[in-house]
Amino acid sequence: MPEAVGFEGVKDCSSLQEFSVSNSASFWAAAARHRLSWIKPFHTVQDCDLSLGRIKWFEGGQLNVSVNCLDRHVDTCPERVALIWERDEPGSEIKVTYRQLLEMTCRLGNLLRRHGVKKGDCVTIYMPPCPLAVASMLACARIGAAHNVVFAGFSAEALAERIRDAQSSTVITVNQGVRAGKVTELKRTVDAAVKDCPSVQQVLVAMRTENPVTMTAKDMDMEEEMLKEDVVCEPEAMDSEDVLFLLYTSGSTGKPKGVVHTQAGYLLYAALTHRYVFSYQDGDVFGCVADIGWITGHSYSVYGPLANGGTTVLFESTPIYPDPGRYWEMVQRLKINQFYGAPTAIRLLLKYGDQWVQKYDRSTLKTLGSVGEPINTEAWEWYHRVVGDGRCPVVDTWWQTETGGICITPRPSDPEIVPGMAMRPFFGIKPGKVVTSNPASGALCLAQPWPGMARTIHNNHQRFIETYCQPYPGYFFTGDGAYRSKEGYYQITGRLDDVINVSGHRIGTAEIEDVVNQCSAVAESAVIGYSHDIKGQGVYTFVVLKKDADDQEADLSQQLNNMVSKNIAKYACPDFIQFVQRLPKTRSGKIMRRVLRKVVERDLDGLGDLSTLDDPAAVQEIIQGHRELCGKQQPS
Ligand code: 6R9
Repeated sequence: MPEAVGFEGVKDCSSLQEFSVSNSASFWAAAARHRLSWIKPFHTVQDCDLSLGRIKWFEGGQLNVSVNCLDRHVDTCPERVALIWERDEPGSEIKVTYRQLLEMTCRLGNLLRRHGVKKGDCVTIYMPPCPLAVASMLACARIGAAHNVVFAGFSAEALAERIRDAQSSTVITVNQGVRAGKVTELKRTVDAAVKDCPSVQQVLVAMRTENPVTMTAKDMDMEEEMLKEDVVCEPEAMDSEDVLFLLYTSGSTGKPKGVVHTQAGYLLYAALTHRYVFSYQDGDVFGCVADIGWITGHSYSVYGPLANGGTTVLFESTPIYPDPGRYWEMVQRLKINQFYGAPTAIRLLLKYGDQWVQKYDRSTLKTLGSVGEPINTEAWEWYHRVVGDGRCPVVDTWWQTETGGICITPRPSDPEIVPGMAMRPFFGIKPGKVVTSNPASGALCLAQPWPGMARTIHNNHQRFIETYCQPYPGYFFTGDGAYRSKEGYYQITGRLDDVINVSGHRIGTAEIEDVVNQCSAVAESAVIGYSHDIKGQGVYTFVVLKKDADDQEADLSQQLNNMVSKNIAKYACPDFIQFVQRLPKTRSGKIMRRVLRKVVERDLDGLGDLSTLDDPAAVQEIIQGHRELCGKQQPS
């Protein structure tokens, strides 16, 4: 890190880590001055009080995120490729240079401005990964509007809820999506959502396919309108702490939370982690295969790589389309240097065998990354040995929507990597001191603020404080559990709250229960996550029917699946639905999820003390029903 030259006593990576934590303000001030282009310099590096939920970085400073991601690279290397759009159809990639991306962004910025979008507004983007989606995000940043990208796999209801909560008056979408050779009617989903969103005044529609869609009075053809706009768009001067984006994520209640990230701190953190965790060098091709609808897509397909003037891949397809060699054929064709993906995909590909990997030349690969859920040793070893031919470091990266960027990961520090461990805190990150001895297990807390962290929950600062700041005063509570080895390395063990992780996608069990409970035949329900060999976790639902319910259980299962898919998304659908007479409850009426979890994990010895249960016989009945439903095999 060139700016570390001025840091006293810093001679290697580990002393730099120590410096960054004990001299946090000097560290971040130097990085912010060195790595961001400011319109006006900041006067205060940080003003934070974790116990009060007050987090402010680089106050007094003004900048524009799109200028940092585009203009400054256009000044030095306009013809460098910024985006490689790896479309669903293999071999049909489209490259977009920094000059072209700036032009696209400016036209779109002008278009949004002409249609009344102002600084402080929030635009909802419902698009698959594509250059126009990135240009939409950057156009918002250019004119000072916040964006709210909603994963294009979410249903109309889920989209509507997020549009309403964000109070968006503008939505940007595409006519249709294309994934694994199948067309999805994204515009139709937007139409259905917008019906329930009185705030929406206009919908911009880009054409991903040539098939026309019905346009309503609110819709406009985005690409046609963009052609009428100027290619120069004056960037808005934004304060460091103005909102850059909202991104909805699941928590332990039924209502998703709009996590808020701001301008300078987020961008700096995304850029620095991208550069050092993956040891990204100028000219490298960075391949993050996450969807832009998740935080990984925001930080490592868009903001981190573009802030660093990098070349980044936007992946529209799936790991097994048209066959299980897709990722590695793409690595060969695009000459990818860093590949960043999810354990669930690695586990899936491992089952198809090594030949799908070995067919392709992967000699360009330098670093392999993993994100989204714990990576089991078998998957880690296979990723390292087969995909990376044993020569590329595998970095397991732990972080969350709330942390903005990677917080715990083996690199940039140079020594050994233990398979399946996130290991070491990144610069400026100090995991909690609640438990000081090693080895230790406990709640993963971060003891000091960092620039990339979330600032609040949109319209609900109280929930932010209660969720993250109050459980361990003075610390940021992540919701995850961690183990720290005797060497002081961290391993993330999973969520401590009622959030589950299905194929790397976060979902609150309460969100699914809320939908299931809307079914007129259902009296109550409890959703539990269970270990699943490929998805990481699967969804197991216990349902108690109303006394007078007369539908067949099979029909009801189908109906409940449809409801979850319609109200949330397909990935949240139950793998198992078990109908029971009653749920195990404490005498005060709380459902004992711990007991249900033990039943689905087949750990009957671990059921523990059942004496506080209102009706212990309920458990026997549930064990019996689970056996009948899942047979002797592990549920899959
Ligand atoms: C980036 C992202 C966050 C939750 C997080 C944790 C789990 C993410 C992990 C991991 C173990 C890793 N998680 N990375 N668990 N090892 N390397 O995934 O954000 O969608 O908000 O999910 O995912 O449980 O709390 P998000």
